[in-house]
Amino acid sequence: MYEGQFPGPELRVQEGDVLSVELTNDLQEETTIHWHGIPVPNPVDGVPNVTQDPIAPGDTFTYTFRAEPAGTYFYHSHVGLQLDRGLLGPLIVEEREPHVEYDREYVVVLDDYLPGDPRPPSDGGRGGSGRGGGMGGGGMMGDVRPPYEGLLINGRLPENPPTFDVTEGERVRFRFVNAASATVFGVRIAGHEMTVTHTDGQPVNPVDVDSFVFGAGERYDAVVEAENPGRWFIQADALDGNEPSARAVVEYESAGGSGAPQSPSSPSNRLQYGDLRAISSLDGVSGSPDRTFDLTLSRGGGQSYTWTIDGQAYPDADPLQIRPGEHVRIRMTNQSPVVHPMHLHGHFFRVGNAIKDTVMVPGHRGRVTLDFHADNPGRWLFHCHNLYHLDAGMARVVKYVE
Ligand SMILES: [Cu+2]
Repeated sequence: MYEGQFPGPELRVQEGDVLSVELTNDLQEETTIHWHGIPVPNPVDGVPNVTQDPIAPGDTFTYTFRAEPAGTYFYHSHVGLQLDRGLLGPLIVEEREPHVEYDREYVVVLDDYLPGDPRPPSDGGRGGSGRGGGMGGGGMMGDVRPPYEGLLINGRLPENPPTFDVTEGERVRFRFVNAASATVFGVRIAGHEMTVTHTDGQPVNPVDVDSFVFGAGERYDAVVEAENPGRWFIQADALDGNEPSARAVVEYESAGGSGAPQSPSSPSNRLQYGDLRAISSLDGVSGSPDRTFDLTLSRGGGQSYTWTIDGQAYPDADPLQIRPGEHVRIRMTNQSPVVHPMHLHGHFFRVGNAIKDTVMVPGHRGRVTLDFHADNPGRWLFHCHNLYHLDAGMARVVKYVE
């Protein structure tokens, strides 16, 4: 945990502020912090052995960077499986002039809850947590899912949901963060339509939906008109698991805390990536690219548990070399049956008409193409944000060369 809290303390700054965070490592092992989504300077990106030496037990490291652009972000450890031990928290960079007005806001952090120490599937029954049997299941070409005890909203299991108070007539902004280690969530709010206003912190032309699906590392902001008094569940279901839904309660002041909250109905108008149109364009990615990578995402063969990009499992993997100023295109094909939420450090990318930093590549030969401008020199990780896939090799370094 950060500061004894789970999720970690909310960091909230104004766009353009210089944020300085001193991390003291009281763990018995090395750690780092990554500022997910913010294109920080390379030395403070928090990737061990890529952008910095890992921070040893007892040591302190100070991360300093200008918090921009505005948006909904989060921070988390980038060492091993520490994210699944609760080393995560929200980071909000407030815009000076929002493109959609609202009266109040809530941050909604979704997570999958793993008591005890997470272990990679290749550990099988070893390890000290006493669960035995490891994650198991799934078969060679399938996936494994840790034995989650439940799904969380702001650190709370569904039997003890957080409450978000609203007043009739308000416009309420929800900042949804998928901070899970492996869960793709489908999100709905009973009795209310959501107007999606941002993805991965970046403003989009508002889209009205009744649900959206997002993978680990993605964020959506949505504004809800509070015009249906009562008590209503926000519900987030694991698309790839069978744990009970994560829940929070939207409670109108006028409801007086009485009556059972109502559950959402089946989704009929789910957000698609194609609905997302960034309100401004991403510089440097118009026309045809200067460099294109065609990458296959797949499960490694053989006895060991690996996930690969073009047959290589990080860290035994070639860097993707690019030059400053290039328009770079990455075309991904997913040859596995499971979703891979792919995240690029240090840059936003264009996917369709949206500007994002994390994008789900669907299973069963799903294809996604992203374009970015090589405007932030350094060595940057490009990886699956399913923590267990990352840990098993699904990553590459994007390396600037002259
Ligand atoms: Cu993956």
